[in-house]
Amino acid sequence: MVQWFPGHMAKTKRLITENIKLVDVVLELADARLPASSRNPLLDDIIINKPKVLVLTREDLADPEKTAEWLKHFEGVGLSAIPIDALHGKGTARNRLLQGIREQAQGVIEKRKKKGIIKTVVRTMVVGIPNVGKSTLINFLAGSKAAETGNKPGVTRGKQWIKIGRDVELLDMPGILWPKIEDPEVGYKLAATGAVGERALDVGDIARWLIEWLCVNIPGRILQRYGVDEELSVEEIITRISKRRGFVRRGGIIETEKGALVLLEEFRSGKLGTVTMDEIRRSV
Ligand SMILES: Nc1nc2c(ncn2[C@@H]2O[C@H](COP(=O)(O)OP(=O)(O)O)[C@@H](O)[C@H]2O)c(=O)[nH]1
Ligand SMILES: [Mg+2]
Repeated sequence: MVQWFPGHMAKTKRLITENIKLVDVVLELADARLPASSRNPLLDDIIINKPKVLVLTREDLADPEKTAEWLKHFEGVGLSAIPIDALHGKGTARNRLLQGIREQAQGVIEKRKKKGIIKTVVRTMVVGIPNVGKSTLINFLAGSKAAETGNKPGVTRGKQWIKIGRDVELLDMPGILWPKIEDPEVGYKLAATGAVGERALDVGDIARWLIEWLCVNIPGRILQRYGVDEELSVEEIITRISKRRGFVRRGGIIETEKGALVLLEEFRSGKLGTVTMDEIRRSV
């Protein structure tokens, strides 16, 4: 098995374990396009007996019908899940999430009130795999550039609490969790959506896998976007996409690597339409 995040695991696990003690509610982030594959079940070993809200990021890029199905599923297993588009979301989305946090914190608040503690601030932290949208969500909730966003996984320096409502505070440092990739299919899904970097898998391989996946699971998308017959072989499809985009060198050599990159970029930014790649399985 490929080691995707060597060296990170022990350190991040320790960081999360330490920080978790300081909070009342954990915000576990998962990509709405991958409500199963972008979660690491090990998190439940780290956050025992801690209320949790599962935040499904990139709601804007996921299939709305499938998101509704997933929400129903999570509700059925007693998990509070809230989809969010932290990039374009407005105050209503923010309030919805704040409300979800308050609901999860109710038990803790009651206990504190019984102990005579009147000032009851709910403390929370964001946890999730690299690139899932942790920094973006923190910024969205904080209403300012509180955390650095970007594609590089990393930890914001210094420990600070950001006030995100009259009664809710958020740790400015997200917990970075590694994805669980035992099944190669999960690896490809994470790579296709951009969750794992191009270092782990070859761009051409990811693009070819994605073409196959799209043709099987959502027929018509490739045809619609690129005008290429989906009955053709994957190799022929990627060649034609590259040709149509003008990636032809002198001598007629077709640069399929460039076509692959364009396909991936367009898929990730939603130009091929909304997509949810995970199906609900009872075991999830
Ligand atoms: N379309 C869309 N993009 C998002 C959303 N949340 C985050 N992103 C993008 O995803 C990328 C990674 O986000 P970031 O917050 O840096 O992820 P982090 O590594 O978990 O902190 C950035 O380019 C964000 O703009 C969302 O809700 N919708
Ligand atoms: Mg970040």
